[in-house]
Amino acid sequence: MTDDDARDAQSTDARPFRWRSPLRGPWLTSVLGLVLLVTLPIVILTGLLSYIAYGPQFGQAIPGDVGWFKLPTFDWPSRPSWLYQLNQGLHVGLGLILIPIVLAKLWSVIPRLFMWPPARSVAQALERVSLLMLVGGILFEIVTGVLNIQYDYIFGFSFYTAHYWGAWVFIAGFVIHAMLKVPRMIAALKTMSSREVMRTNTRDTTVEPTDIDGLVSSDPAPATISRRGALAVVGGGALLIAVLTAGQTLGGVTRQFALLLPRGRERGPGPNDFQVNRTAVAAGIDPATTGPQWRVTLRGGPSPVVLDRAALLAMPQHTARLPIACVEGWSTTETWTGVRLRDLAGMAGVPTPRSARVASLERSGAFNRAALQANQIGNPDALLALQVNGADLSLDHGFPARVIVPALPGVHNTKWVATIDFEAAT
Ligand SMILES: Nc1nc2c(c(=O)[nH]1)N[C@H]1C(S)=C(S)[C@@H](COP(=O)(O)O)O[C@H]1N2
Ligand SMILES: [Mo]
Repeated sequence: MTDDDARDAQSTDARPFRWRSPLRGPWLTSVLGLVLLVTLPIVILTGLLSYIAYGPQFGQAIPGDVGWFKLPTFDWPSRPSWLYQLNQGLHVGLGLILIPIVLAKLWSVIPRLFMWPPARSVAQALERVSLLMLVGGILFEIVTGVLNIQYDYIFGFSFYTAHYWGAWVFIAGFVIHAMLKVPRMIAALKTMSSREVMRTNTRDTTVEPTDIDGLVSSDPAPATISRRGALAVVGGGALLIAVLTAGQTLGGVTRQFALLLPRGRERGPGPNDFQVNRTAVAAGIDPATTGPQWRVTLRGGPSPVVLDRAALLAMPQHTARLPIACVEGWSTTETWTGVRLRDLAGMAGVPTPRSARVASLERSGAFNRAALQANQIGNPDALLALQVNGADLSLDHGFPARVIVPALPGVHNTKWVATIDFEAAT
């Protein structure tokens, strides 16, 4: 038999000749699988929690109506104040950091993805479908997630809807895949000693000793990198992304390195020198409407209460250090001063409101209004902020007044507030 004949014969079985890396095998796949098995549930859980934090009960989560997929909703806590910052930092940060590991895992099982015939039994066909959901789902979530954090406000909301439904496809594939493969993963991890792998250089790197799933090349090429080298490249890639991402939340000098976050580095003047999500110009705020004739209107009581900025400043002022934590993963913690929302509720004649609907001077767009839960209004640190870091708010940060509530997703901290409608508890 000539070489070509041998290759032709092989290409019809489960291991096409073209996948020749000696690194592929159940052990390597299982090491990468174990990392993902432990970390992906954190990304999944924080993603679902973020959906709930958006307040689906007010119809302000995206997508709004999810039918059968309606999760049990609960009032998102307003303590600790960094709750959403942590949630979203984990979701976006870990989601990005895991990309090299996901790609390495896919590389490690490529011969299986192109297996032919795709299935030999019904059970195997189901397994293949779950694999399609898993692989298609995670790639789709990575792409929509990255587009979200880069272009959020250019493309509008459709990405959130896509990301939500893609998540359920991925979750289903993930659960089925884990149930099918965990026993094999455990068995495969025992086939090689990790200490041994860490000691082996490129020259001594050969195929894995056992082949449970047809991953091992039957016609291996000489190794061009050791297993420890390959794991170091993947781990290093994850670490690099971590460094490029962490600055968006840690702040200080690390913010210079937050290259993956386009919005995270814009600044304002002096004490207002922290990230601006959308500038007043971008939001179409006419500076004339934020001048001396600006008023905030409080509704829900016997009659509307109208206050100007001087009247607000004459009320008891409260100061709190609170984060703005954007769904995109970036966050910044600043010192805010203003009037407690619960004092405003009392002044409006609704001392124990069930909810509050805040509306901005901003005419259009999806960020010009937000609904707040009772616990969010009642939190003593929840403010209609007039100042930040001891100075008046800059126009870009919401002058004359903005909402800032502990543990609230950034998007609901409405800037350029015009009205607050308190709904009385019945
Ligand atoms: N009226 C209005 N309020 C808004 C926004 C907006 O575009 N318009 N952006 C929201 C989003 S998505 C975030 S993350 C925070 C950011 O606040 P900052 O720009 O002061 O950092 O403001 C929120 N409040
Ligand atoms: Mo945001």
